[in-house]
Amino acid sequence: MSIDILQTGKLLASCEAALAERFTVHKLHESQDPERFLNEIGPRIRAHAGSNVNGELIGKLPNLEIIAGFGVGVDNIDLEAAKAAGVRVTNTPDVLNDAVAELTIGLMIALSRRIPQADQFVRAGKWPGGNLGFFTELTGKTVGILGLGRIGKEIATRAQAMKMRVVYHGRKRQEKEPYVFYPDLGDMARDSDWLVIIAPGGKGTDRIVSRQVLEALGPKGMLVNMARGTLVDEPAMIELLANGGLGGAALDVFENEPQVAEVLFGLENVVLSPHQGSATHQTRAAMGAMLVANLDAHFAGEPLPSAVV
Ligand code: 8YV
Repeated sequence: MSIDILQTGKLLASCEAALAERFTVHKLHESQDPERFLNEIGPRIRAHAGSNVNGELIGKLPNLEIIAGFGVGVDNIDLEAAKAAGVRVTNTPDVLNDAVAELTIGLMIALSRRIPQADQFVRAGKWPGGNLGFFTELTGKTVGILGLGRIGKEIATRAQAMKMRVVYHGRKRQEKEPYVFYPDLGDMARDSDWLVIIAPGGKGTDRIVSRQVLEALGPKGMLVNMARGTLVDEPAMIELLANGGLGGAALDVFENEPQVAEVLFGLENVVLSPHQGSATHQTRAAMGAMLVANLDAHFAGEPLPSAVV
């Protein structure tokens, strides 16, 4: 008997194809009348494929067994509601570590050398009028990593290849790691040239990079956010970037993405990126395969490859 599963948003084509081969897939986002659609098929649904699942949706799926998320972050899945309803939750860790770490270093060099601005300068025909100017380099600088998890460690390795000194802050000291641990984020920001954010989103980290932390990073400090916009006090960050209180920012994520505060568009000391840390063919395919592998394991009664709940 075929298993009914729900999708509430578009997924990668290869992932959708693999799901369609195995299950009867219902697509809420393609329905003209989502409420009626859910009333009709809700009780038959045994799995949700993809992230962005709130408590209200879980409540409408009485026979839901598993939410197979797409992405390592699970801040967009109501874990409490899932737990309370006895629903398993999986994510797609590890397969994206390298892609995210590569983009992090890419954005750091882009910001320190103003690569996007340099490209615009040449395209606009401004070069014959004079040079763009001098900027800074990563070599010899200290990078403070907020969140030395699986991705954070890959960033640390690559930052060392750039001849940077690595320090970190997180919930706890990791005895096996060779980097200096700061129990206090503000102290780390004060002592760092760069602050790279790669900690999970959610209630525990909401605006953890406060105005005070940003001021500690200071007028020469560079901020890189690869995690979630919610970790930063975005209005304070924008104010400090505009008035020279913060040296620069490379941002892959934003508080209200895909809407981005327009004032950032006018700032010369920022590099903006549309949440694309994991967006390579190779990594997205691996993430899709992992989502499917979790569903396969669940319905075969086997241990889940990457269970969160
Ligand atoms: C997104 C990410 O999931 O893994 C995460 O937590 O932020 C990204 O990989 C991806 O953009 C899919 O929406």
